[in-house]
Amino acid sequence: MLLRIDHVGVACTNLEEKIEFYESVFGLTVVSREVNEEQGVREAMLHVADGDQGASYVQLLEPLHPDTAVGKFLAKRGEGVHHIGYGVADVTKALEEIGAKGVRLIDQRPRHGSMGASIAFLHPKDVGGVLTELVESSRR
Ligand code: MC0
Repeated sequence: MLLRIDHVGVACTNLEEKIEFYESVFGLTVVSREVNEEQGVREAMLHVADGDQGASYVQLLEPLHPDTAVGKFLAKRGEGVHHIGYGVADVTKALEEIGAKGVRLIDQRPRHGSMGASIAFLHPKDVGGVLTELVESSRR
């Protein structure tokens, strides 16, 4: 069901500083920047690699307000890995299959994600403490 790691989401307090860090230390390149009001984030995707099943990225996330998912995460835990996004072929079908196994779905239906993807989150408490995102890329 999971095709690849689409991205690792990293929560940060200053997006521009963190982009500069990933560019200068790892030589990564920003391929997309978006503000997602619904998710309460300003974010950048940095390309890591291409594979048979699609590309993988680091996603840097800065909260738009303290009272957002990433804002609350930063207040509680500080900067660091916020979630893992896995590529799937069909996010609606994957949600159905995963939900049937008793995992709590944060999103019952896909929402709009970075770079035109359809995304949905699974509750971290049912995935061993890992906020998990399913990503159906618009690029394949
Ligand atoms: C919260 N918890 C986490 C967590 N966030 N555990 C692991 N990883 C995370 N990122 C834990 C808390 O420590 C707490 O555990 C419990 O979950 C409840 O957290 P809370 O602080 O009380 O917050 P809630 O319950 O209001 O919300 C948590 C929840 C929320 C995961 C449901 O953040 C959510 O709906 N996230 C999905 C949307 C999201 O994250 N959007 C931003 C990225 P304890 O043990 O202390 O009770 S948007 C994105 O990434 C898009 C743009 C894209 O990829 O394209």
